Amino acid sequence: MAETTLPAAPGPVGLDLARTALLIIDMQRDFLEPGGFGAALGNDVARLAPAVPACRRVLEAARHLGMLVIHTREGHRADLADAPPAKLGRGAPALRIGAEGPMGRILVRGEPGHDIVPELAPLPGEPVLDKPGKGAFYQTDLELILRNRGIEALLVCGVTTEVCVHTSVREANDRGYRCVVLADCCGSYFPEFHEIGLKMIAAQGGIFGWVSDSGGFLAAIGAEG
Ligand code: TIU
Repeated sequence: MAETTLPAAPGPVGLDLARTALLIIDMQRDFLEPGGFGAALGNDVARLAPAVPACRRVLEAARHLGMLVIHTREGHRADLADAPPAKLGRGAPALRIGAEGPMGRILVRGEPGHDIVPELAPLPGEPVLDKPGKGAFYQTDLELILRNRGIEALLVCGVTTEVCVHTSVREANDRGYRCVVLADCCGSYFPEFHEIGLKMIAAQGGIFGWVSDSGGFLAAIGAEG
């Protein structure tokens, strides 16, 4: 795997692909399909749909290159012992975390809604991290996995832009990882939060990362425009 340079804001970013991982955040049915956690919070889940094919193109290219691919899932133990009361207590009781929904218990590990959408299903050998919080580093072994593989930069995709993607990128940046967020591979229930969330990352000279897109990545590696 070679070095490459991605077009990005606030400026081009060089990546050693052998030391770069693709991190796909929470592309779960619970956020992307009706009847899950995202819908229970009152959101229009259709707003996230365009991120799926964009992620898929990047995922296939990353696999082809032999890059490390890591998937995360937000969710809780069936007994909810890992869910803070402050998180559990929000929302209408029938729609809270742990309540029965059309895709099983909302945001609970092992339930159908907790699965990653079929288009982006992990392959054997791709680490899948179950996280109880919004950040991918909090109470997971992500940092250990990245260190063991000599990773120093992350391509970040997933949902939602201003919640779990942002939290994870901030956590990664503080740990010294260079993060490139692929704009069209992310999504928010609030288009304005998506736009502003991406601007926040790249502002101030790239205060906690870079923003590129799937086309920029695919062109940089010679896959397609
Ligand atoms: N609600 C919302 O926008 N997001 C989350 O609760 N989790 C993630 O972003 N994955």
